[in-house]
Amino acid sequence: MRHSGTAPPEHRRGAAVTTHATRTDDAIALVESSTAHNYHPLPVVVTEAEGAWVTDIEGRRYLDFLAAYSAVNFGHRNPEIVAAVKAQLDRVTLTSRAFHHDVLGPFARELADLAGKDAVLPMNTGAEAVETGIKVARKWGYEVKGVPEDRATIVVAAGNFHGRTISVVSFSTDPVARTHFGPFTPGFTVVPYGDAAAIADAVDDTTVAVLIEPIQGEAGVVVPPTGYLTRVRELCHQRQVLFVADEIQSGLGRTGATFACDHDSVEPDLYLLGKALGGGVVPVSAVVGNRDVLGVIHPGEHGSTFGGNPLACAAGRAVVAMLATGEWQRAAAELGEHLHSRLRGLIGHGVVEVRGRGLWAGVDIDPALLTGREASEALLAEGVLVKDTHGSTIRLAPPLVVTRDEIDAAVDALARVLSERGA
Ligand code: IF1
Repeated sequence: MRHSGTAPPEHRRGAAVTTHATRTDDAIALVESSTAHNYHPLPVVVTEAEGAWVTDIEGRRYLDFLAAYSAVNFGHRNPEIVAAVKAQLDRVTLTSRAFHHDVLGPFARELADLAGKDAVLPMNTGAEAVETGIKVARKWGYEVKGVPEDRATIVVAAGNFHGRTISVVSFSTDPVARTHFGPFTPGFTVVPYGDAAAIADAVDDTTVAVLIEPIQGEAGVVVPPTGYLTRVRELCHQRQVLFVADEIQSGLGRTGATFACDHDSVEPDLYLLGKALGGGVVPVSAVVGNRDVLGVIHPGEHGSTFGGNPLACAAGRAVVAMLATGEWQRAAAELGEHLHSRLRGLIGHGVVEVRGRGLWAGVDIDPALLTGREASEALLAEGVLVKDTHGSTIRLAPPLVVTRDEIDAAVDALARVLSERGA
């Protein structure tokens, strides 16, 4: 059952300006001096978290409106997920797939049932699930559709984000994700997102799949036009092409449904899942489909050391059990209505556009007022954690345990930040 968020305690507003190095400064300096600089995090050092709240090294509390990019849908340290993982820690944590263990079967069956499919290929990260989906689609193309060897192509969308491996960034349209990482993997055709006719034009006899996000996350929480997913489903059926839906960020309750595709009653051939599938405790990802597709993979052809490990499966089972009731999805839909209603109220008051579905919103701030990074830093000082995507867009994606009061507190903070800058 859902766990309501903690009552909104008084949290002190952000750091005062100090001259001496603070514990935050020292902790950040240690990270900066000992790691590759592949991130530019906000200047906050989290030491504890529960539900929708995190606490930093100096005792300040923040509402987490990022939820680790939707990997913490069920709240930080969800009690049911933590209990399931703790119990498994006392039994067995890793066997590799060289042997069976007693948790993979139940996890895979329960996850497949949730998706209305009959088989699961378990992996660990989202990018691994995407790479697995690409390999399965290509092999299916050669062995079932009859595409000539090494000629398979996959149609993808501009503005996509599917991970950071070489093959995946090979079809990214974001120069920051690609520059100086070549040479790239061939076999991908990029078309505009939201344009089903462009997909129809791009599909040819070498096409084995269409790979898209049902809602584009990193692009700024972009919801495609009504009917787009339905049209993609239809043309994939007509042209014998697999519809592969990357639900790694949009899935598992975030949009107010189990999967974002559910809003359009569309069932893809393969679901790519990750992030919240591990409950915010362990990395868990999976490709979920039917055996007539996943059956093209035979022993020794694909896998990973940790894929489908007992600890991951224990976390995954707890997540699937929570989603099976539909309660979390209903809550996300209801609270999402409130979030979007409040955010729409800021349009014309420093907000230019609001996009999204359920408890997931992309908010375009007037660039004359703030960049996305500046807005994120200003909200940090107000006790709310968000992350910018590009330009002046911030995304809001709180854990689904968030309360109406906490949503109001976060949106009120955004309103203050904007009005203090003249909105
Ligand atoms: C980072 C972005 C979000 C994803 C979709 C696959 C993956 C992701 C739709 C790969 C991962 C993460 C990656 C993380 C930040 C975050 C992100 F900003 F990078 F683009 F959410 F929008 N498909 N998204 O969103 O999953 O391998 O990371 O488990 O790289 O900093 P992963």
